[in-house]
Amino acid sequence: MSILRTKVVIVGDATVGKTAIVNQLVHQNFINSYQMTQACEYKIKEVPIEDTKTVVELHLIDVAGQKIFNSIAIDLIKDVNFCVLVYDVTQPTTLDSLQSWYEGIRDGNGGDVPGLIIGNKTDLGRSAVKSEDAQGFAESMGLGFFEISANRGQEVEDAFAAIAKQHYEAYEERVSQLKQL
Ligand SMILES: Nc1nc2c(ncn2[C@@H]2O[C@H](COP(=O)(O)OP(=O)(O)OP(=O)(O)O)[C@@H](O)[C@H]2O)c(=O)[nH]1
Ligand SMILES: [Mg+2]
Repeated sequence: MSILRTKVVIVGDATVGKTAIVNQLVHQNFINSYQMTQACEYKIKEVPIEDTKTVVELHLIDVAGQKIFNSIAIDLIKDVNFCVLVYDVTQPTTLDSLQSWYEGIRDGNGGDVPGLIIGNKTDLGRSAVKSEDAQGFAESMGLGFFEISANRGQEVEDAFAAIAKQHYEAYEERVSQLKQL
């Protein structure tokens, strides 16, 4: 079995549900009360790639969204392989903020970084953001798009499996290019 490791940063405004998403992904649980993240939290999720003997280890950096931690966030988003930009489907301003979060990621990594835009809290049933708008925004930045509920656990695994698969495919592609040299 081979293990591929990759670094994934999770950003977005405070209370959009970044920590809830990571907890659902890694521990399959959900906590209703809000505990703001201070600076960041670090977790690992192993994702087996179907029909292969490969496991992708996602090294997840859940960055604090509260503005007081902004200067720390600048350092945390450097040298990453993937980004997950999270907004709250009931709060349109949190989608608008993703533009500047992504600018920060581009600045910290010398250009585009692959990844996803995730609209969270679909279980609340009162989305104030049109899916097409968020999807168009994601496409304009070359990112994938998912709508999920950390509360119900819907689509959470699928979103991160997409990142693992993208990492695996990019690795395979590099290996086959090297073999041709
Ligand atoms: N209904 C619902 N509530 C959610 C969902 N995800 C998170 N929440 C709630 O939203 C609040 C904020 O969630 P967090 O995960 O702490 O938010 P965060 O983005 O990590 O916030 P910071 O750490 O401050 O950046 C908590 O009360 C969560 O229980 C969801 O999918 N549905
Ligand atoms: Mg948090």
